[in-house]
Amino acid sequence: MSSSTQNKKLLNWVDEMISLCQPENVIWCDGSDSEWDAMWTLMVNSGSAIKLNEEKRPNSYLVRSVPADVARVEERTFICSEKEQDAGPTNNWADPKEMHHTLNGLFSGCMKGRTLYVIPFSMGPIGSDIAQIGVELTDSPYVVTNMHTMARVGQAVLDVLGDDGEFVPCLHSVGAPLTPGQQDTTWPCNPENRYIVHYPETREIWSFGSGYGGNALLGKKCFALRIASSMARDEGWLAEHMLILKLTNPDGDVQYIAGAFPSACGKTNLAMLTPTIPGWKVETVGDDICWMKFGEDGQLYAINPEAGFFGVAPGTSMKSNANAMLTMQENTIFTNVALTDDGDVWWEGMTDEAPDHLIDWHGNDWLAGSDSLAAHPNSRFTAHAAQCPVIADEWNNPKGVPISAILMGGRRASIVPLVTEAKDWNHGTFLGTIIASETTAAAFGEVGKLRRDPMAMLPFCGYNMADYWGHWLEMGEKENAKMPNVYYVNWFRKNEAGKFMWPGFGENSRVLKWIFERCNGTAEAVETAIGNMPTPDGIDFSGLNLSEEDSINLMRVDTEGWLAELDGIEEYYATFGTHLPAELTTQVNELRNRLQASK
Ligand code: SAT
Ligand code: MN
Repeated sequence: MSSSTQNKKLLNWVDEMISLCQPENVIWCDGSDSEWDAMWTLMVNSGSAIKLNEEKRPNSYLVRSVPADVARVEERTFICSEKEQDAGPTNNWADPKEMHHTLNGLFSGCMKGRTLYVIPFSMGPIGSDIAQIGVELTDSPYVVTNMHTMARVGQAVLDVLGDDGEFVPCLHSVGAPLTPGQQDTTWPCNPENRYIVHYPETREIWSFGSGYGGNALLGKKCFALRIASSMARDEGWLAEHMLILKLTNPDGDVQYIAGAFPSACGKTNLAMLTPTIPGWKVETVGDDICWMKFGEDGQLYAINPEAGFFGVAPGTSMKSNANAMLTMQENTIFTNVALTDDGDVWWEGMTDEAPDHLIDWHGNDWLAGSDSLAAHPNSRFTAHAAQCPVIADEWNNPKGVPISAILMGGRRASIVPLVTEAKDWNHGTFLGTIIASETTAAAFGEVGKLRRDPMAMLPFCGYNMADYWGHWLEMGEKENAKMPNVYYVNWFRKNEAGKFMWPGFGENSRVLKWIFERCNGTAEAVETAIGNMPTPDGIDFSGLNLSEEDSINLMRVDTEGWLAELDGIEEYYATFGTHLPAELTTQVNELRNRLQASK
């Protein structure tokens, strides 16, 4: 374990942070297998991790967090821009000076008795023009192992960084210093003092008090979305919360499609989908984040900045997503899932029947039929992208892949049809801004209430959301820009009996096929008030056993419903004040006129 660099900015920053955090040791990480093994030996010996059965799940580990630290904490996530209005109404803002002061206090001596790990990482193929470099300092060996999987880590990154290259400094501490001789806990954290802080102007990330997921793996949402989105605005590219998939038709022609979906809409499943239509193939480029830059031909080229999947375990099964199951067969970190008696993992939805006995995510005995969940609903697997059986060869291509279509998806029981094509880029941007999901469980608040999640970026946009919409519109105005087609999709429309009309999962390939054929100019569309829709035979419903009524209603333009929807959209837009781009008001007015005219 060692890496070397002459980069002054990096060396100075590391020195400064060492004096602030006062760790007992400092280790420069190299991303090697031996480093992975050393971290796990440490965690297994301290009781923080359990090695899974080597025969069933080679080189894989189970880690349990504490109940107070199981997910991202949006209410403790801050965008500290100089001006409050640059964070906008959808972000928590704090004054950068005051926040620096608060954090300097918290970080002072916070790594006493612990090791500080220096993790140089690349988001995206090392050396790609679209990739970016970050360096995370952390006192969590669990974070080190996750970063091994989720990013490219080690000396190769420092080599690209060179003596004067730029990187995003990412400081992380679990916020639990140890006094001499003090026994550590198995999941050190500091839930009372969590701060996930971003300084978009100076491009820095400081995270304190949590060891979990996006709070601690700072390359992911903090860097690749919040900081990168503001870099992208400044530099004329896009950093998006999107999957990227490669779709191949029976003739071997290829289109690349990106897609933004709010949580709980099946993004990972779509990225790894097994098509039900013969001869079509889906391969995965990414399941969560997409960075896009213009190529010389004016097309947007996308990379997946990540190197692994940090996927939700519950609900994942050989039926719902066989490719995800096969991805996590080995070299995988499991967090907050249940442990089986033979040293393997289990979660709700993995099999139809639960094993008779498990150790649940709290570490307690659990018997089949118990009222409590064996795995936490936000329990996760961390696995290498390269292990995915349907990973596209191009996933590692530094040039990226040319994007033909962008999907915008929501979870809507009514009004929004199965698929609508935007008339043009501005209309597509408008569709992105109106993505919303009806809340399905009490977790998000009142059931049936709309949670607006524009471009699925609500918790991830590093600046004013309305300025971000403005940036999208501006991207389309670049000279020679060939913007992707945009599609609003909704797999979740229900009929009057309250049943989902669309089967989803692999059958979504039927919708992808239409989109593919729109992109290569071989499918027709009908213009409607809300956008272009498939002709009656445009999407093949054969063999689905849809009722005549459902197959019509899936695509029905609900004129009254949309008119009512517009009032809610205008209300929402109004919360952005003068930052709202005029074009979006125009889009609302034009849509209203088209709907009125179609009555
Ligand atoms: O915890 S993460 O932010 O990495 C995953 C998620 O919440 O979507
Ligand atoms: Mn995500």
